[in-house]
Amino acid sequence: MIIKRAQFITSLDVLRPFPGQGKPEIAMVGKSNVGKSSMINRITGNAKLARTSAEPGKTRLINLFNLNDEIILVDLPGYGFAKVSRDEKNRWAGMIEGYLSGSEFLREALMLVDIRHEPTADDATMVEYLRHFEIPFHVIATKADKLSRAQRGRNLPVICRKLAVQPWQVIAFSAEDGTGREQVLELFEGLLAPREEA
Ligand SMILES: Nc1nc2c(ncn2[C@@H]2O[C@H](COP(=O)(O)OP(=O)(O)OP(=O)(O)O)[C@@H](O)[C@H]2O)c(=O)[nH]1
Ligand SMILES: [Mg+2]
Repeated sequence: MIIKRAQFITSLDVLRPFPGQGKPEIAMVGKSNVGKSSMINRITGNAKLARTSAEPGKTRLINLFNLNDEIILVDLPGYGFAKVSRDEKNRWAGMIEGYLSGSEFLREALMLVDIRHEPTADDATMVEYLRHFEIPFHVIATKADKLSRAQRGRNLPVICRKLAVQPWQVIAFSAEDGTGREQVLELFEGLLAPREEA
């Protein structure tokens, strides 16, 4: 898939559910600061499309982006950010769960984890949640530029084990140098292919 056009559509919160536009939606999930918004910018080739920050907790609403009028990318707030109040955490959890459980056109989740670290209990819970709601997903191991090829080779199996996923479900990615971008675009392309009727 070649990205010809990428635009911000709108922000949602719990009070404004998204009815969908009949286009496949791809949701980005993962801890605060793991690189969800940066990934959107690298994928679309627009460094200013989604707001990013070195401080976790930057994305506080659900932001929707239109790709080529074909796909809707959904940037969700991150979880596991200690500095947020309990009320705010509950609000974010409600927002994330409400979207993931209620979106008619959600076709795929990208579950982001930092390639340098073992996935957390929260990450494992999120994967269980995706399985429970039968949302297909791939794992994106972000910040791959921070590790050597050998270190990546050591860390990827740890991620697979912890999240109980197969190696083919994991894509090493870097918003910094573009590693994995082509693989992600191929994945998007696959979602556009007509679905086989059951
Ligand atoms: N080196 C490197 N840094 C990255 C990469 N992706 C993200 N970062 C940095 O990580 C920080 C967080 O990135 P964001 O994209 O804002 O993370 P997020 O997951 O959207 O965070 P929240 O909105 O808080 O949930 C920023 O300082 C980014 O520059 C990457 O692939 N490589
Ligand atoms: Mg963000």
